[in-house]
Amino acid sequence: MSLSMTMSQPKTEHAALLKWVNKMAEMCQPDAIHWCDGSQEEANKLFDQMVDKGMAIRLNPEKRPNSYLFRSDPRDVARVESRTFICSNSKDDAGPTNNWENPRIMRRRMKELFKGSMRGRTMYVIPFSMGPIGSPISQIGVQVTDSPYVVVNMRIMARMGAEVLKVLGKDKFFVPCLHSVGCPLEPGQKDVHWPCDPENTHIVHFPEERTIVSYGSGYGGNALLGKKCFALRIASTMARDEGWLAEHMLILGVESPEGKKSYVTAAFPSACGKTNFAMLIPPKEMKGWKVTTVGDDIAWLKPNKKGILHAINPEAGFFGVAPGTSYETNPNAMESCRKDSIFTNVALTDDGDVWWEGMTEKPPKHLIDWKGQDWTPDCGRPSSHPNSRFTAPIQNCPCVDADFENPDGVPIKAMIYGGRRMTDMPLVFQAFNWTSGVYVGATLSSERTAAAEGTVGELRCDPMAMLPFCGYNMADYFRHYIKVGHSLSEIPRVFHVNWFRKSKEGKFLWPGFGQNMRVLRWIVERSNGLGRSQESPLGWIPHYDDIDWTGLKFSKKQWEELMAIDRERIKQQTISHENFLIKLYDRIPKELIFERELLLCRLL
Ligand code: TSX
Ligand code: MN
Repeated sequence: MSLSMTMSQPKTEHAALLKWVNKMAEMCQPDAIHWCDGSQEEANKLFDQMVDKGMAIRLNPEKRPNSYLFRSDPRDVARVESRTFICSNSKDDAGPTNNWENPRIMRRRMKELFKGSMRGRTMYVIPFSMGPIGSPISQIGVQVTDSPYVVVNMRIMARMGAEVLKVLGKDKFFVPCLHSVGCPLEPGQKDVHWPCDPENTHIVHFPEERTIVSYGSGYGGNALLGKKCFALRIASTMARDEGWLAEHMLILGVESPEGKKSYVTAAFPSACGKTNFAMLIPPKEMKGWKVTTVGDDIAWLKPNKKGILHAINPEAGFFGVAPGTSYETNPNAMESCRKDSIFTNVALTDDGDVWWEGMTEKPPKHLIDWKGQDWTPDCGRPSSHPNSRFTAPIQNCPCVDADFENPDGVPIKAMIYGGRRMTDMPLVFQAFNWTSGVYVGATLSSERTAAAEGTVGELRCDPMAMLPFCGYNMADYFRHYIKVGHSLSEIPRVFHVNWFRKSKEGKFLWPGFGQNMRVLRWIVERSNGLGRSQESPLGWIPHYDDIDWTGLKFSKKQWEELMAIDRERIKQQTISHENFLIKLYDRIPKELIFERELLLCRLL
């Protein structure tokens, strides 16, 4: 440590934490260490500094109070799965769906990259809690980073600062999370507006050690280590060892007109409108039905003492995709980011507000685009990056659930899996039982959209929407999933939904959005032992008359087309699942092999 280094007083006597922070500082050689207290004053100071340095733009406080715009390096705009590693001791424990590297080799490689990586910068120490502070389901992490952008984002996405250090005490467990953008500054060297090192980016997990090391990227899931790295990859491994589940799921509450509240979780691959579903506004004709939001991305599910599965949202904010979000598609998301928010890679309007594709029907006549260039509607380029984001506190959400902060979590009645499927998959079905539900989740697939690489329309398997986020062998994950269900006294009902089926003419058969409340009503009624259904090869399905149609013109004929099951086509798909499952064949639980056989028999 250099003598000139300035250091804010750490407000902790946690010996292991102090030792680790010192060790990281010795390796990274920052000019200063700052222990974050999580206060608004601290955030204001950081924002002021970043505005002064040209890294951030303060938005017009009349239009967007307490909010800022950032533009990333165009090479650092998304998670990089090809550079995401699970470094378990045995390669088989990472499994064929993860990148694996020997932990000793990887640690050596990371040490080289981190040596002096924070020179000329401040190292921020961020104590954070994933989940309500002090909840028995919550977990604590400490991220050190040289990115002030990460600090202000983490402050929204997680509970951060002094309160967390209190809970951590002198010796409680925490997950160490090391992060650097990998751009040391030589004395006098001018900084860039978004430092990063794309050539050497690594996002590395040591699941047995419960540590995370991320180098070279300042964006999203690569850098906000509490989110995908901790709350999914590391937490899924902890969950395997401890008998719970860390899932890529939204959590929502459904309140009936009689005031009965039911909570459900839902897993969707990307580009299915997960955040929109988490904040659904029921059609006004469905009087008295209400939806509240507990979370839009991650759920930690634990059996309580009575064997009932309870969920918390480990996060405290939304890190949502901006394009496509509007007062038409999701007013609650728009309200959430109306103030106290951070925007990344969206466009700047002439009056100091933000705009993105799909926010309004008519684009503004002039904008500064996400690369800082002049933009007009006819220029032929999008104004915002397709993966541009808003970071917004969940407490700004008009429909945030009253039990969002409940340390015991909320009891889960149903789990929903959904994909984007233009053909074949009906609007909704209910799995016959827990194990067949795990099979439904394990074979979850979605069609590629233009946003992702590869052929548009191609079916991609994304089991439980966890393919990029499972911290261990996917086959072991399926086995664990089955086991958790059987440890419960009340097992959640499992459903599959598809909002995206199209007619032969290419028109969406289902209006979607708020109208999904009609499906949700059937789901919670089924889960509460009410609601009728009939058997189909895929599972239990509602009859036309089992759905609440008040206020929507939707004919029985439309319904039949939406719900049709083409046995021959489903059979072909079931057989094609083999291609995916075969990769995991040596460890896959027998139950899933049998579920597949049973499904094929029902399709005969
Ligand atoms: O988010 C969506 N949901 C879930 C909402 C609670 N989207 C947007 C997905 C993009 C990420 C949807 N798009 C949904 C949906 O249920 N359904 C569709 C398809 C669709 C699009 C437009 C229309 C209808 C269906 N428009 C009209 O019918 C006029
Ligand atoms: Mn996600």
